[in-house]
Amino acid sequence: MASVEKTKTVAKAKTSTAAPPQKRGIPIPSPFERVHTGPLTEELLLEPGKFGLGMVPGTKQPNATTTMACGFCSTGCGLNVHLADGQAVNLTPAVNYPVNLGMACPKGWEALAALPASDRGTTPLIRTNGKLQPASWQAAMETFCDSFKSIQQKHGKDSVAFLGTGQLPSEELAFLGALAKFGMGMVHGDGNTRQCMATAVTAYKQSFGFDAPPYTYDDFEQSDVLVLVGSNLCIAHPIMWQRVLRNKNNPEIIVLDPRCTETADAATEHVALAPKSDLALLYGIANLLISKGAIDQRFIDQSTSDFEGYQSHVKTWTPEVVSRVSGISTAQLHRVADKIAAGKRVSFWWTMGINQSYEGTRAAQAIINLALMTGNIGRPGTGANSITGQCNAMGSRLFSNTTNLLGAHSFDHPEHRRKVAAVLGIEESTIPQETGDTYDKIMAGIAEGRIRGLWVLGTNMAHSWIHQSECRRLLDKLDFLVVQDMYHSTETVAHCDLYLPAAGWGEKEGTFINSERRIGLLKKVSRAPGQALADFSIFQLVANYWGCGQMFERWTDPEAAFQLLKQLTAGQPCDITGIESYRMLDEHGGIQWPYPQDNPDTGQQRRLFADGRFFHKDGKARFIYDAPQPMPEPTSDQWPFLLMTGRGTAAQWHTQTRTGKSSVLRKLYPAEVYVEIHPLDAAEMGIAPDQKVTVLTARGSVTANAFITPTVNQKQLFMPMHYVEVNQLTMAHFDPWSKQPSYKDCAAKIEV
Ligand SMILES: Nc1nc2c(c(=O)[nH]1)N[C@H]1C(S)=C(S)[C@@H](COP(=O)(O)OP(=O)(O)OC[C@H]3O[C@@H](n4cnc5c(=O)[nH]c(N)nc54)[C@H](O)[C@@H]3O)O[C@H]1N2
Ligand SMILES: Nc1nc2c(c(=O)[nH]1)N[C@H]1C(S)=C(S)[C@@H](COP(=O)(O)OP(=O)(O)OC[C@H]3O[C@@H](n4cnc5c(=O)[nH]c(N)nc54)[C@H](O)[C@@H]3O)O[C@H]1N2
Ligand code: SF4
Ligand SMILES: [Mo]
Repeated sequence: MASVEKTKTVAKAKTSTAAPPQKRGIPIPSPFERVHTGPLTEELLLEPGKFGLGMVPGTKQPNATTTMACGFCSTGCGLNVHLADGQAVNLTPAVNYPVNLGMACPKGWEALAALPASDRGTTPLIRTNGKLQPASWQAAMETFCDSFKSIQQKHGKDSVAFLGTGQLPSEELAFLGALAKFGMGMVHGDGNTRQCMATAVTAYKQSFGFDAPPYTYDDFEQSDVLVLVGSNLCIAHPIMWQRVLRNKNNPEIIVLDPRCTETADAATEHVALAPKSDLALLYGIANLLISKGAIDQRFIDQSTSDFEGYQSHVKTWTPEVVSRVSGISTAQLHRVADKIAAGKRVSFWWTMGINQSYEGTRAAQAIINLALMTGNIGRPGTGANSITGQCNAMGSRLFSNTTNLLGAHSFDHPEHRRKVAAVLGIEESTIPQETGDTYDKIMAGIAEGRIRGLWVLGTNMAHSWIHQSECRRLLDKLDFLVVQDMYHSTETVAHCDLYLPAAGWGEKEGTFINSERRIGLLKKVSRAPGQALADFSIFQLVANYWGCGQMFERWTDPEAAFQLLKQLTAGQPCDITGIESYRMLDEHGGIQWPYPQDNPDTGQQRRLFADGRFFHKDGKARFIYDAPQPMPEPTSDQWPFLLMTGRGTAAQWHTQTRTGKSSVLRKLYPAEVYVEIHPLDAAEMGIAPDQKVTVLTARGSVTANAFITPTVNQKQLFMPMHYVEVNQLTMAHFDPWSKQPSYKDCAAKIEV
């Protein structure tokens, strides 16, 4: 059957890609040209130039400049990519893009450096006699499908799963989720956004009735008080920080972070609270605001429910109690409350210092509660604002088809299944009725032997998942591991049975959604090396070899997929049915959701909740609260230090597969792993600057260079996550609601 299908598809693909305009022997596609129009075949792949280079949409000029969204962080800056013969040669920050206004951080400037590396995958690799050996796409696809199908036959359809990422465009994420769950019969799939955003998603859903970060970046400039909780904006979102610097109100900037980060240093008030005392401290601030009468009773009455319960819950969190728990003086607690009370436009922002916690969801909701009780939401310069991490974490929240059904729907909702089936033109019965396991449960499933096949894309989990040695043991326990990545050299690829070479940012089309809900466009400005393919094309291949290609006939190319995603959002809070095309996104400098077809607000800046109505049925936001929990692994005589982890510099991106390729960026951070330690602790232990020390936890030990600095408090340590060693030390524990790993608290000791 396979061979008959193949002959057919070659013929179809050949006619549809015939005679593109030629330039120096390389076909140049028309604007937004389809990656290809039929299922890929071996023969098609090997023909040079079928996946030819990008062009400036609308100009038909191969030597010109085109604007696209950056592929690193969720700020979503616009970058002007300069082309020669249709191929990217350089880039500069886009001046007219509403996000970055002509600025970019070092990663953005160096984004093209990640593409031409010598460890780029150029062919599929199949593990044969213990070694990964080059193979054809046909052999790779047959191995993939045969292996997964035979696992499913023996152990049930749900014995294979996938793990995706917040770094693929929405069109690819949706295709992956639809293919895996509807086409291949998987039930379980999740992504690295679990490590990152799950807490904010859960908090918003419970509090607002929908996962809806309400802000627009202009709010950074409009506030008179900004409260940043567990967010190192200067390092992790440098261009958002630049937006703060453009604020003309001489704002109060209050930073809650145990460390004196670059951001805390630049703040007007640094609250160096004890790690994980946020919940108690935020309840204490709420209590103080109530006692000072600094609440917006009208807003509370009209737009929220259960304020009375909250009021009595926080009563016990007196300044004295909070001071004992957090180490913050009662005077500073009063000062912070007074500053919030005095603010006319107070915005609250949070990132991983809150999300990555064993009680992150409740801590995020304690921030939301502050915004609600003071009426600081829905107006310029206000909001309870979660800052996202990866370039398309927000897209994955809506479209990854992991724990939400496509378009922020629910798997267990019959109406929702019917709607999705109709839009995609598939049988409703192919849509699972259960939500599927989260990342942590998928890992537990591997340990239990319940999950035996895994497809990992766009995440380097053997470096980034919590408690690394256990993660790697589980990867090796799998019957079959497929890894799809730009590079064949990652720590995760080293464990796989099959490697699929993927095109990266700049080598394919699609859309990302940034932190302020802005949908930005990606363009193909460079040709992927060798036989590497856009993830979108790989999904088409898998669908065809699996035998479910007919289910995905509507997914001809990224823009066609975008049209499907649009229809899926109809009637949802994230409705984008008014966005006509990629070209419209291009012309508008990205468009924020919602943008419904009927009567959209066409302004370039948009925030939610201006009408004081939330997404729960009664239109009200909820106060949600709980008792703070003890730290699962507190420090002790044997383990006297608390180890925190996070971002190191603006020049390093996660597991460094991309940023590590730039010689410019490599000059901006230490080559070897280091541990931040307080000068008094170092003196007590006789540790000299840069001396090699051993950092130990109950999970492992790591040799690191001592970086003696008062940015950490005594008996606290900090290590940047970019070095592969760091997750050998972290302890697998999770927020009970969001299942997000708590990466920033475990007990450690230092040996010299
Ligand atoms: N340069 C660079 N930028 C990035 C990334 C990158 O890898 N490199 N990654 C992107 C991604 S995916 C993400 S998710 C974001 C993350 O962005 P951030 O969340 O800003 O970065 P982190 O350094 O992980 O954590 C922020 C701060 O939380 C503090 N913290 C630790 N424990 C606590 C606590 O108990 N309470 C409080 N209040 N604070 C605490 C840490 O000291 C740290 O300064 O960055 C994005 N931007
Ligand atoms: N200790 C500790 N650990 C942490 C954190 C922490 O604060 N502390 N933070 C956590 C957070 S918030 C995050 S988001 C994670 C990030 O952890 P990871 O997701 O593992 O980090 P990346 O290095 O971004 O991995 C992305 C992978 O996708 C590949 N890739 C890039 N583009 C493409 C593409 O277009 N297609 C395909 N197929 N592959 C592509 C890259 O080469 C890389 O291997 O780390 C988490 N781990
Ligand atoms: S701030 Fe983020 S989006 Fe902007 S250039 Fe830097 S990495 Fe790219
Ligand atoms: Mo993240």
